[in-house]
Amino acid sequence: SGCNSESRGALVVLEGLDRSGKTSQSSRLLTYLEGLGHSVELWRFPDRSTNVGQMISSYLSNKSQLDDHTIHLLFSANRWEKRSLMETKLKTGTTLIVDRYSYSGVAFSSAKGLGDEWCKAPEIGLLAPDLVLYLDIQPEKAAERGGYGDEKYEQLEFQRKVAQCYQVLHDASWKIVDACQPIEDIEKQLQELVLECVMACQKGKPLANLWS
Ligand code: NYM
Repeated sequence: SGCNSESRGALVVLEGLDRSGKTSQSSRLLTYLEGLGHSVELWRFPDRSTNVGQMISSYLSNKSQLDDHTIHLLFSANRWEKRSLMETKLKTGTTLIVDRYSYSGVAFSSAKGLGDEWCKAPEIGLLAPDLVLYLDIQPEKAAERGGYGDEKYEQLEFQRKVAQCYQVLHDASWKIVDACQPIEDIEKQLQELVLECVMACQKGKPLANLWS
């Protein structure tokens, strides 16, 4: 059986445009896996609780200005400062549901015009997700959902560019889920995909690094 002390947790990432439903689906997944008796935590990036995270938060709320390259590297540093804890959690059997990760980093910065390869470089060596759930929604549809907030990037025109940038990023670890279905249908699909992934990790699927 896979349920021995050496089985590791899964690194599951949710990605998508602003207002695609990542945050509510992440917490539903948490409840689901907890209900099945799994050890699981919900993480999110940016993690605004750290010093770096506070700089990011201040930038996003327009309280400070930063050069595009600088903020990109801060988002990346924010993931690096959590890398070793992330690895420990996974290796000791805790599954992590992560609301945004490196793909947000690359998609949002390349949407501003920074080169893809430049954007990816600081992400090399971070842990590679076992599964990326992309909540697919048209930017226009997302914009209709209760409107955007006041943070940077929350504008239709920019979200259109982000959507295009996400499109060139996906690889074999991605599952694209239609985010315009009823919430419970999306939830069911995500549950199946995540459970399958958790099982594969328990059975010894090796941890890898980005980008591979
Ligand atoms: N964002 C998020 C980036 O630009 N780069 C990153 O690396 C990450 C993780 O921050 N509009 C952007 C996407 C969002 C914003 O995220 C804040 P959230 O999920 O709204 O807290």
